[in-house]
Amino acid sequence: MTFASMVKENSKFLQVVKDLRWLFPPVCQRKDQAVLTETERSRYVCAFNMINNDGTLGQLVDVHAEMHMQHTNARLLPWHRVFLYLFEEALHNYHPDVCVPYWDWTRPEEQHFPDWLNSVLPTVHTPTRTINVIRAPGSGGGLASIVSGAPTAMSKTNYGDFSSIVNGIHGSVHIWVGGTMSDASVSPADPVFWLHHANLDRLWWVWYNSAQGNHQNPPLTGSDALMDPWTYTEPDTRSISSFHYTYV
Ligand SMILES: [Cu+2]
Repeated sequence: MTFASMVKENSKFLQVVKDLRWLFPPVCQRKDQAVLTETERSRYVCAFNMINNDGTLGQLVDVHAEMHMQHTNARLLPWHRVFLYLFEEALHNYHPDVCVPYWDWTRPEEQHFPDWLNSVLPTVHTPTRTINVIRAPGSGGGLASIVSGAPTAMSKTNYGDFSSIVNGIHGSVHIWVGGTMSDASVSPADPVFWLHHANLDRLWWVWYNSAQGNHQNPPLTGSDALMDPWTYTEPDTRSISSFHYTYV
């Protein structure tokens, strides 16, 4: 008897196997957008369109438009870590194999708008609005100059210094992409928003695990440590393994 046939014959055991995915969710491998295969690209776009059609994306866009003190301060990275996770989980409702790609604009090869998203300009319906995604990316040289501070950020030995440089790069890249991305009340409607934020989240993870970062956490206390409107707290965001993803 093979293991497979044994599992099939034992319905009680089969139930356990089915539950394993729930008990031990597979780790999502977030990849550099530049190395995605054609299939991986189209599956990301497909999953994005599915959660746009079912209204989940619109709800996330509206949450981002609300005031949660999630920008220009030490909450930027932990708040958006949760935000990305909720987006990725929503994608998994349709495509369990799709993970948020990251746009590594620190690499000269990627200092331009990701071509495969050029023609992906969705219309997103939020509970309150309709957003037609537009953009107007700047020049490669402009992007290179915006991100030139990244190595300095990575060399910082305290979270505040690291985070404030990253915050500046974050906003400047939003404006460099232009259009929808340059307005925080609508920016997550652009599929590239998630690739941009995944890269910020990745840089934070790299820094955190580096000698300089030395596993320092954001200095957040009290209500600042609550990632509202969710119940996640800053300590919940410290390890990406608790959110079932990794960067490759
Ligand atoms: Cu944001």
